Amino acid sequence: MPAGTFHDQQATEIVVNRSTFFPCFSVAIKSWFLLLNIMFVSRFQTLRLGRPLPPQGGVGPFIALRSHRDIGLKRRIGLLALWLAPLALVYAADERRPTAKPNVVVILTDDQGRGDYSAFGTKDIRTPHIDRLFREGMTFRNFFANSCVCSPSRAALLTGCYPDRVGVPGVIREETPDDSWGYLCPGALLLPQLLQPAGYHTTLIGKWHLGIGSPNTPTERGFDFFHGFLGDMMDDYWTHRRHGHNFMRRNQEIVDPEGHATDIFTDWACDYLRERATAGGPFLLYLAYNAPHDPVQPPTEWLEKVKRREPGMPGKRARLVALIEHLDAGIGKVLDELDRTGLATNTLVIFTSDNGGVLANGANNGPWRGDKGHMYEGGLRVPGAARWPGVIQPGASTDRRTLTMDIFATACEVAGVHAPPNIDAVSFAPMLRGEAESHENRDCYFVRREGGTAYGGKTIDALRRGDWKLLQDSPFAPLELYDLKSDPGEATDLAAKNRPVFNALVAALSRQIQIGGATPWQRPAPISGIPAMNTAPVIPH
Ligand SMILES: [Ca+2]
Repeated sequence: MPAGTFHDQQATEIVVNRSTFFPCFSVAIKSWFLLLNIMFVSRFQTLRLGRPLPPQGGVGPFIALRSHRDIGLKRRIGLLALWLAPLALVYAADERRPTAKPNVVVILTDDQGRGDYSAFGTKDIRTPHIDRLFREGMTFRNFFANSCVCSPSRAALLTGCYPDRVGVPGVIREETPDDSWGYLCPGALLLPQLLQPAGYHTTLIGKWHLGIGSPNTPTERGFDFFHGFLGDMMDDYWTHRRHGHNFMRRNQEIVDPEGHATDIFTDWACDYLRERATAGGPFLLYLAYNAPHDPVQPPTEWLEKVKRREPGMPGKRARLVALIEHLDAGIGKVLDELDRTGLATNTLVIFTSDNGGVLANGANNGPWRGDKGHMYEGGLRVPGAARWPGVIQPGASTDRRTLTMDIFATACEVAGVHAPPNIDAVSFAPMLRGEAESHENRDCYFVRREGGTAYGGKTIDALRRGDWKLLQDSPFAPLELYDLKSDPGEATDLAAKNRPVFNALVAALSRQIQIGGATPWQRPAPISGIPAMNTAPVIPH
């Protein structure tokens, strides 16, 4: 590894890519046919001019011509058509290749643990549709959420920035302003705002969680269409209420659909795909399920199915597995709709979760320490897959350290849009295309601000540099240092033993905190100098 660069030690995978193979093949075939056509036309003219032929007819389209009397006009035309047909087929095949701007579908799940899908190797869960994305696309073995909780990761995804740089270091709870730890910066450019001018129709189906009032509602921040839930979580998957309020919306309109939230979001996503298949033009679909966030409420039939299959499974785990398997079925319907509408061939699908799973709910975060809300790996590591037929080699995988916010830069690149120059995200589009991975030399920074007695409104943070990780998991606890190469389970704190590394990472972390401090993270005061506490927007319901 070159000095001064920081990236995973594991081997980089170079993927042979069909998108580079096919054009070469196509050009070769075309050139070959062009050459033979020239020869054929030359022969054709020779016949028409009545010039003598060699005894066996010479070169030509695989037939021997003896004299012009053998070739009637119809036969000549027929031969010409036969000769040109393969060339037409090659051009037609070219047309089927994804040449138009690709659609982008981002499927974000909520609190799904790094180990909670069967393609990971977890034996007590069946997620065939999520597995399909891994099998047909690229597996990201080192995909990290930008934060260990919801809002900051979502802000990072939509802005390409570390979340505190756009005012969202913690969870936004505008309906309870005393407990709200972020305010999406009104000046931040969101992904749909950038894709719209490039001709993309932009849609959010599902959970927003970046504000419940103007100006921070989805349709005010670049989404042409919003069909989903504005709030931080649902108290019930069936009533969809939060603190008694209804945050379900169709654009700005309050709606009150019936059914399990997972089924509702699935149906709305499928409706949207059918509509886009008819309308034409590229689109961005950000499909943000609220499952498997608690309350863990799977439909009864899904829970019964899991109980029958896994009779020894603890009830807590069974409920979570059922909720995830039901979510997986919903994702399967969306993938089927992409197939049915023919959209799949030109659609990049990215799948991930906004933070790690909740161990108290029975989540599986793989072998890593900790869970949602914590700066240990179990809170930050999430599943990650990308599928793009004809571009990503099926079954490909990568060890590149990827963050949620990188989806922003990637979507911009594949849409042909210039990302803002001052973002933190790095596109992984070249990797999807099978080009060599660039060596990463960036530090990775994670932040969560929170209230209550455990946090007191302060932040917890982590900074990753190469294999080193500095973290503070409680604002009232000392900083910890781990060498993840030798200690991936974060068991041995080296803060006291390796002061040079500790000091360097503390300086880097402090700098990141300073950068984040340039952006307010509370709703601006209505009058300069007057504090803005308790100014939540009126909640219509
Ligand atoms: Ca979450």
